[in-house]
Amino acid sequence: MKTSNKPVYALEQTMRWFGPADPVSLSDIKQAGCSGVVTALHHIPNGEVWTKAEIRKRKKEIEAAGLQWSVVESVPVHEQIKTRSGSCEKYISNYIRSIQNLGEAGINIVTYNFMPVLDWTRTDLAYTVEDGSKALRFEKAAFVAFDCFMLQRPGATEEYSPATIRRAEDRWKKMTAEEKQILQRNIIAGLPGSEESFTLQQFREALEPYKGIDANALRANLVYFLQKVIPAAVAAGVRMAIHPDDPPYPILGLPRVVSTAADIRALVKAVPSLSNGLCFCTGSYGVREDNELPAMVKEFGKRIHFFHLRNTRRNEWGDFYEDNHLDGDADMYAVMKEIVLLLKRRKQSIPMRPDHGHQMLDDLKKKTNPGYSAIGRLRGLAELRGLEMGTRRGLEEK
Ligand code: CS2
Ligand code: MN
Repeated sequence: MKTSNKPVYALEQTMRWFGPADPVSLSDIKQAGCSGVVTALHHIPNGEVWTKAEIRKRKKEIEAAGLQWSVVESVPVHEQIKTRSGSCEKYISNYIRSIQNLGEAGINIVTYNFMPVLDWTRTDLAYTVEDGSKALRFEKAAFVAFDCFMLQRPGATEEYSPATIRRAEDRWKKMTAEEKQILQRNIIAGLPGSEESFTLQQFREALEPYKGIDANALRANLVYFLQKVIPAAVAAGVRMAIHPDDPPYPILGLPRVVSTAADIRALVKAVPSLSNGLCFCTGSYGVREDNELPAMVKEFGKRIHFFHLRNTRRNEWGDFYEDNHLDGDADMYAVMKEIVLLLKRRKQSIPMRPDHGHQMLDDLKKKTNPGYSAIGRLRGLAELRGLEMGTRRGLEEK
């Protein structure tokens, strides 16, 4: 029984769909209880314009399954925009055209990230947790071993503490040749959604352009990009949502500028428009102990256009793995409470996805996109949906 006739502003439930080749179908996503999908035109090379025809075709396909294309994740930002070099201007104007074409098709939330070279990074894609399901993990010692002994990045060993190097050496010595290959592949061959894939040599070359770029320079390049793109997005009725760095700190000597509340404040100050918005990924921000997630939802709520909800658990060594959505270091109830209050304040629904999930049950026997199997995400979504309802009804009864 409904308690009132007032409209309910709720999280709009979505899942990511990697397009027609995704082993998880639109029908699966519909059955999980979603009303929308989050997707991208992954077949269009990074930097090229997303044409109206291609957008229309994908949109029709989604709508034929009884779903809507709620969010674009991602329109990738070309490396030459991040380094403000080469054909930067051409890539920015192509980006703007893609945004205009999306706006015209009525797709008005666009996620992107500004992480140099690599998108999200993990060392282990099949970490068995206590219940037997498999999770994604970032193991510091393995990552440092990759950096120092495999990539052999100049100066890398001086950037870590002697204790960290010792742990990495121990880890490296115990790895078989096959494990080393897997580690390399996990880190640089491209996780789902990242549009780049590298060999070791290509990767070394891709790091080169960042030699003179520190965090301030990267932030200036991001602001430059936003100053051009945001006014065009406003005109097109599109809200931009930047995804945080994952993990949320510098890696491989590369700068990071979307890791903390202070980072967000700097972006907002430079480009105050609400179209300069956030994809609030609790799994990425939550890796840092100093990111207070509920407080961040409150502070930045009016520019959060999309939520990624998932949890991570860290240890004293700087490792973390993706925990169940309601377990881990983030107090998901406290986050959800701020979200429900935000939806009421904004009188608006905001799309969310359970982001990743464990590989579990039948999916353990299937080939899945790491983090994006059906059942683990279904579990996460169902738990979050229940948490949201309970939180809202609890607040209303008070
Ligand atoms: C990842 C990324 O954590 C995540 O959501 O799955 O694919 C992320 O979506 C992109 O970096 C956003 O641009
Ligand atoms: Mn995310």
